[in-house]
Amino acid sequence: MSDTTMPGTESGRVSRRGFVAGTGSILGLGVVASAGLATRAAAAPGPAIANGATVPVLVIGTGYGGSVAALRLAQAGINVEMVEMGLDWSTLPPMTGVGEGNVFCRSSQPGARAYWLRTKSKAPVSNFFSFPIDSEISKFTGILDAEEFAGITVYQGRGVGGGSLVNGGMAVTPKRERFASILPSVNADEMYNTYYPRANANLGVGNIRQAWFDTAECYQYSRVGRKHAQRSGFNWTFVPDVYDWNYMEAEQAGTVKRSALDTQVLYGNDAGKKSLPKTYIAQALATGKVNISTLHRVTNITTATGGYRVTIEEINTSGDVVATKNVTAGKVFCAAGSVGTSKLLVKMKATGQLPNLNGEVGKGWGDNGNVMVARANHLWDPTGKLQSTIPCSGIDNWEAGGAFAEVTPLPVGIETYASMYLAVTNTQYRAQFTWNASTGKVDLSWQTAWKQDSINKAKTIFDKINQKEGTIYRTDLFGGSKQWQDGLTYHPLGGVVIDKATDNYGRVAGYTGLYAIDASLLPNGISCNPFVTITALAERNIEKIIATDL
Ligand code: FAE
Repeated sequence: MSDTTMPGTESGRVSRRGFVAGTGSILGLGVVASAGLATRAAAAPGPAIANGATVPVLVIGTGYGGSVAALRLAQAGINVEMVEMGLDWSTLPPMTGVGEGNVFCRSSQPGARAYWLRTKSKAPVSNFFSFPIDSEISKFTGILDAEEFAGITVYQGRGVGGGSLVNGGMAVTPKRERFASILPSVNADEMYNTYYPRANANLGVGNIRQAWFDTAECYQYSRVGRKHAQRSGFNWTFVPDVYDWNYMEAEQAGTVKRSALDTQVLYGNDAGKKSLPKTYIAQALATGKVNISTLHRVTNITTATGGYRVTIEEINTSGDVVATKNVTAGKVFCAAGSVGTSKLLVKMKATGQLPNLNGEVGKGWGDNGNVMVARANHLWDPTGKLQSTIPCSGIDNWEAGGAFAEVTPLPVGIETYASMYLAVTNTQYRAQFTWNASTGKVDLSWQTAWKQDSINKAKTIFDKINQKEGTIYRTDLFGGSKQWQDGLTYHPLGGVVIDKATDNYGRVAGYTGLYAIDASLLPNGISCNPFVTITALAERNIEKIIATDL
């Protein structure tokens, strides 16, 4: 199929029928995605923002921070334009060929829709029984970005809903006694009495039914995790999630279409997960005051009469720029995620477009201490060939050893005898984003060697369990004979840190009407998974901003 004869493409928009044909070819036959396939998602909510437009408020990014900001601003009567570099996945038809009938790829079968503009998959578990499992894919504006910096790969969600599209939905409110070290300059009473409850309610956080957990085939891996943790004297705990637990039970019973039990998570979920497009974004769009321009990527922000001039590149699904737009916004909310917001503001300061940004911009970036590991169980300890992709438990050794570890699945459809974990650790290492004028890109100073600190903290749990159980670490999953996946993070935090690069509510220092409202604000590790805290902080900050600035 040639790049220019894709059927169904009309005036820069793609019809539903044409897109089915196109993606079927992309995924099934490995044909390179067409440059002219689509300039924006069909039936995105409202028209794309026009070149030369003047808007009261522009929100950059549609993840947790951006969605909270949009909803609350709209409820306050303000028209909001959101700009999102990824697709509106709700408008994509199911795939044909591999993954037939699903909108999203299974974790076990990544295709073009799985990755953001890559030609080869880059799975966090890169090997199985030592065989490399990454495969060639067509370049497409897919859902998961494996963004590579010199010392670390940062995984992020792309599309309307940001990280909520690809994450495990683990919705953890940090223990209150830890809050003072997480966000020292934020009032804990307000957070725990008002904003955490508000965030949890709006995100649709729920708990697994414990009686069901005790028998469900798909959580055998978690029960093995519990047994091993408790036999070594660790505090094993259930973890809430935004997955619909009733739906999960129905998946196990075989009465509904399977998603979590069909290996879906990393590249999106067709059902069950209450991602942001079903919660905050649905509410925001229902106000009639929010418009989202998809496949639109902000590249510049500078001051202008009436606020800010924002430059936006419109891209197609191959990542080519098809238009460049300039719009004027009275107020700008940066919600492009820790990496996206940091990169944007670092570039604006270094290139003189926002020269009054202070020297803290780009500093204080952390990985939430993420490392992954797997243990090889004995043959009498199978973890199950049917595994839910949604973790529901963790091992808490934060106070004693500086580590909290999710008991995670390895959903490959066969018995692996592996117990997998993603650890969040209390590492103090922080990196800095800097502008590289010779490449025209933003670099990050993270060093892979710093992960040894996280490994040491995670080992306070797993060395002890291995010793008790007489088991060993798996060495066949991360390439070479590595025991630890120490080259990634799922939880980027910081870069535009609260009370350093901004004031106590995310107002960016040096500029009026410019805000950061996402994970870039967070100064420290969270001691758990971060999106509930990102959401709660955004709720707190936007309430103050609406009351005082608008
Ligand atoms: P985020 O959700 O990343 O949204 C930023 C949005 O901005 C994205 O949609 C981008 O495409 C868009 N964007 C970026 N740059 C631009 C630009 N220049 N112009 C226009 N748009 C742009 O930000 N956290 C948990 O709490 N529990 C979990 O179970 C969990 N599991 C995870 C699993 C995976 C595989 C991953 C990748 C993350 C996981 N996380 C989890 C982390 C969580 O998703 C993340 O902390 C939040 O999504 C960050 O929220 P933000 O609002 O900061």
